[in-house]
Amino acid sequence: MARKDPRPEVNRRKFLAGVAVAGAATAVTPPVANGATPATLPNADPPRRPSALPPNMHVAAAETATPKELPRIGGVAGSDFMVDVIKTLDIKYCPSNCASSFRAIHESLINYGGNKMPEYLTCTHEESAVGMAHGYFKIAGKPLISLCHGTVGLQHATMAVYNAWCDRVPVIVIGGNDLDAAHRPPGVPTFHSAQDINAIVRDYTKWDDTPVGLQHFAQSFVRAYKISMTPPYGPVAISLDAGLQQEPMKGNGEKLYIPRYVASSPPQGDTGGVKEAARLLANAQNPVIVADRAARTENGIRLLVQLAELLQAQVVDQGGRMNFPKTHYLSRPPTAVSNADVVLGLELSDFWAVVNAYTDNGEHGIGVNSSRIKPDTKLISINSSELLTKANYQDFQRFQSVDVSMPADAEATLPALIEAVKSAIPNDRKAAIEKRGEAARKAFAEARERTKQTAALAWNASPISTARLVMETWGQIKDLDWSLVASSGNVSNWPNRLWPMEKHYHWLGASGGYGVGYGAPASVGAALANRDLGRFSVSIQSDGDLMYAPGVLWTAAKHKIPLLAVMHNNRGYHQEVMHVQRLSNFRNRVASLGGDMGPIGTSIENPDIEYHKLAESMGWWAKGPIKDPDQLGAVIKEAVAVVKSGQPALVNVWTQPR
Ligand SMILES: Cc1ncc(C[n+]2csc(CCOP(=O)(O)OP(=O)(O)O)c2C)c(N)n1
Ligand SMILES: [Mg+2]
Repeated sequence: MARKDPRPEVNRRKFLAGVAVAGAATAVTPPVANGATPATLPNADPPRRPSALPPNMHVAAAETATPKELPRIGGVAGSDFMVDVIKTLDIKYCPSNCASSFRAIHESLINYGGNKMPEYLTCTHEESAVGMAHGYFKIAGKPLISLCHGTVGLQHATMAVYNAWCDRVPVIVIGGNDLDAAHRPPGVPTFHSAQDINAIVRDYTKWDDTPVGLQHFAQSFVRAYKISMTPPYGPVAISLDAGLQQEPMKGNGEKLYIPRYVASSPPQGDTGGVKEAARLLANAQNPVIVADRAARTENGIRLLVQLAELLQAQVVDQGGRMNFPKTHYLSRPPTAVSNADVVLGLELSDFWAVVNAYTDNGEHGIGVNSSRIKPDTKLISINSSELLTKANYQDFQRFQSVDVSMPADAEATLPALIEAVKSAIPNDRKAAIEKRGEAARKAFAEARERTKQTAALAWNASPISTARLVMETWGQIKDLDWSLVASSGNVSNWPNRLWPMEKHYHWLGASGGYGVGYGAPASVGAALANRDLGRFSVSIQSDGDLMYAPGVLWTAAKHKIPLLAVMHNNRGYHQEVMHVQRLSNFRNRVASLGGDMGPIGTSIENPDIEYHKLAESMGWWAKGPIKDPDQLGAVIKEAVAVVKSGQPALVNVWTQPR
């Protein structure tokens, strides 16, 4: 389209001339009396000026001179040794946002270390970098390092570190810091330094350290790795002094060495606790197993199936991890606890909420508690997180008394528990246990049918129903070796209710701390790990989640990470739509919508964000907005082909709120 008012072309000569003229004009134009025509207005003839002022010597030298030779630093760089240490630990990537406080180790990683093991991944935000490491671990089972810039970079990273903490995921966060107040550069680097940068994340990391020498670094790094990788896993932080990185290694007679890493065994439940748990389970009329982050590996799923089948016990998988096959007839919804006489909780983040219900709009606005279980139900807990509590952040939830409590890793304890249950089942209970299984098969089949009926509601609605979104996606990926890397926002849990999830990478759980903005970076990180394993990654990507730090889309394209992101774009922070609406109802007021769909402050529309264009601008294949459900399958099919060719692809779909 032709512009009405074409922009004048401004080349460098004209630009400099303009600056010179404007500068000269301001200096010489006399004040103008009201109504008079100043000589510099259009149509008046301006006085002639020189076309450009000659550059001063400083400007000329900056543009033309060869930079001064910098003195070379002799010896071996301290940060080269740090890279040697890092390389002993099988760390594949280093997603980071660059900064001067770690420029020395950055330089060593890419030049001395050859940018391999770890490979530096360019991130546009520290939260995205740590979020990527979080998602990566849940597929690869190996931690990544992320370099953060002193105070400000670590401040950006914090929410992602907190999510990793709550989700029991190891990430090694390295903060660059310039400790030496007398020698560090004044100005910006000093603003970015602190006595103790680790204090920013200390409340939600397992361990941190500030090495003051290279040998100290070697010990700290191996220790940090070991601590983070001992269940319960968790993030760790190392503050890395800029001077220590930058200075050459000092030959003070000490020969540096790198400690050998030997993995620690996970903590296992003690024999007495295991025996008592087995006795209760074996003699129960209706035992129910509830699992949250129980299966750390594929083997965890196998063990849980073995225990459940041995007891013909129903299993409620809360979904912190993929714990139990969704296709198994013993798989049950959370309501199954109501008839239990024994509940076995495995790595529960909130045992209280398993056995209690809470309604937030009781009388006078005070929450109301009620029990979900029978009064004499026995509770058994195996939970390694009891070994990881800190006082400040409240991720330990409400206190729940239990009858048998084992602060131990569930997956590591299951083999002993299975053996103990085998010996504890009395012969005369075997027939009753078999009968329980038959009833469970029937209940499972009926529940499945009901779920399908519910999913079919509003099948042809536009915007598209969340069940249709999820099943149109499924239709295009079902024959691939797929991995659902994240489902942000809330699509009524349809993937977990409808997709035949069986393997540990079919579902990775959520963020842990419910810090929104996890979905996009964790998907990219998990997709990176899946890429290396030749697996297909798909995410359900909500709109609110993507807008916290969308720059991670660029990182995915830059590093050729194939990921299919199907958007659940409900044009709002729907969770908060409901919260504000609920409060308005409770106070008997009409919620002020301000022309949008949800209460003011909760919608993301007017203007509507064109996520497909956003993604396209950062190197993704993208299409949308798709509002007609009948078009959706074909578009996702195209996107799948793109992802299979090695690129990320996003489909922007307008959806119903839930
Ligand atoms: C960092 C952070 N900020 C705010 C919130 C509060 N919050 C919880 S859910 C939610 C809405 C997220 O929107 P979206 O990802 O689009 O999901 P939807 O509820 O619309 O399905 C918000 C803002 C939060 N949990 N974390
Ligand atoms: Mg939303």
